[in-house]
Amino acid sequence: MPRLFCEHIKRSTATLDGGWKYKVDAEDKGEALGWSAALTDAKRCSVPSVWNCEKDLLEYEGAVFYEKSFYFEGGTLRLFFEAVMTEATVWLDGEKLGYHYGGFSSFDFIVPEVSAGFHTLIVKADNRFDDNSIPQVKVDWYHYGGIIRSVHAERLSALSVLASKFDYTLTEDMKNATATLTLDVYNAGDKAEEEVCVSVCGFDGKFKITLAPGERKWVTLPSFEISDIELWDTENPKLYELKITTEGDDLYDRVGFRKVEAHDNKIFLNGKEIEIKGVNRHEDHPDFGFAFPGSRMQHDIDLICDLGCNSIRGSHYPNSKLFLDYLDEEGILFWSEIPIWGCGFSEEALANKTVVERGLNMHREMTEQYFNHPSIIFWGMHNEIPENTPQGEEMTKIYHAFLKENGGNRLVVHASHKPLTDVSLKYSDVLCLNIYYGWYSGGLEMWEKFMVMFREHAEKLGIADRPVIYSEFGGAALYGFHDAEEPKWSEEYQATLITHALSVFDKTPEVAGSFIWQFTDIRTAAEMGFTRARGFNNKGLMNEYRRPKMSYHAVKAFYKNREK
Ligand code: ADA
Repeated sequence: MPRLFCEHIKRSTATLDGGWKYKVDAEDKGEALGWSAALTDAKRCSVPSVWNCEKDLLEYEGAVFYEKSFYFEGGTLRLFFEAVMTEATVWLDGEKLGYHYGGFSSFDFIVPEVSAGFHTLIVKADNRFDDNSIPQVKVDWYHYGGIIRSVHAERLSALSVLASKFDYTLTEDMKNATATLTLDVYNAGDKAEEEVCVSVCGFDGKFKITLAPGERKWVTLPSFEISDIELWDTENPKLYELKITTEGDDLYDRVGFRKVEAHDNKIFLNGKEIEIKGVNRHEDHPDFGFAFPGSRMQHDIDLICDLGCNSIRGSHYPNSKLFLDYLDEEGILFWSEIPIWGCGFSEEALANKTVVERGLNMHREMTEQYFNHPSIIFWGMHNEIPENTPQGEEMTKIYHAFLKENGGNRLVVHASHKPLTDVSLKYSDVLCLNIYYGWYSGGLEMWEKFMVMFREHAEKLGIADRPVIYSEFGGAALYGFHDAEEPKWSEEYQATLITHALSVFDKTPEVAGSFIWQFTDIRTAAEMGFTRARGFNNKGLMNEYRRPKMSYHAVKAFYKNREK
């Protein structure tokens, strides 16, 4: 999806969104039949999209081939895919360019010396699962497939800047910073040395980069000083333009300066205590699946702000960068995580080297692609894995080390569902708990009792001074089902459960906030079985079309009327 600002002025770019063709490869014969060169008898579709929203394909799992014919002016072509669900194999004019694993991150292919004229791009998307999949087959969301975010064709000339990570350390008074810029550069020209100009927040500097023609790598420039900074925060989300130019190329981004810390059972943003008032949100809509339209993003944000919330957990995968642009501008805090989800992960899967390595690569892609968004204050390592086992602890250790080293100033966390035995919690800056008292087990009275037991465990691990966040809590309500007796599944019961839990959190000193499960109902996977009426996870404050349940109004009133 195009960003909220223009990323390139010098670079020639074209969107490949819009009309494509597709053909279902239910028998896995597409490659043998030559579909990688061209499709015959293909159907029309629009990209971005999920095939599950096409007629008769709601439940299809397997491979689908997509074709797009496009004009290129000639030279070095960069094909940039924002996200393909879940495995993507790409061919240009019948030549295989490569493969990418993972449905929620971007990837690209660079092809030098492409002739001027029309070209055929083929993408095979496959959403099947196997033992090495992330997530594993059992997830509490839908198994969508397709080219879910935009595709771009770019022409690179000379030294090109493909991505940037802008890191900084603020001085004690938070008015100045020492900044470091790391760039993903590709040399599409023939000079081995080029100048890169950088402008950000009053700083203008020139740096030399040495790179052989055709070479690509991440390069860290010498650090530089920035002064008179206006900080980014929830009240005043100040953003600065970051402009990086070379003789023949450019990259524009936006950055914000802020400091997040967790200690003394509290979270601090720029030195001020901040309460997390959040919802879990899936980037899903019944008419569009994961190809969530930009036009509905602002609407979701407006609803979340109307609730009185200041934070969103992007459960359970990296969201579209356009959505992050909105959050940066609105001053909403975000938790970004990779799709290592819960009970789908057995101990065996956690010990599987391919899975661990794929997860690490997803963290690498997430930190490289989302680094510059100030709204992201949490990196989520994983959600509800068996975190009380040696395998769970080992995976957590690896991801924690990576995110601490490569994630900038952010809190590294995981969402724990076995908090009283979780040994991995020591790797989380904030103790994030997914608890469903009042729904799966335990009555409402358990909310108060639980914290007494949890404190003991936290003390044993030596982490009792860390803040606690309820990263998930809630219960299901079927939209429109009312009953004065307040049985489970009624809108009344859901509203009571959520506001009761919120009022307990309010009175618990170590609780720094919560993320309600969840913002809206979502379509979910068949593997979730009969606990998911309609084939949906019905724990939304709104239904899937964003129509409010009683809980929406109750939460809004709670945040508005409480004494805090
Ligand atoms: C888990 C999980 C969520 C959702 C929730 C539920 O905590 O992380 O994705 O499945 O339970 O609704 O039960």
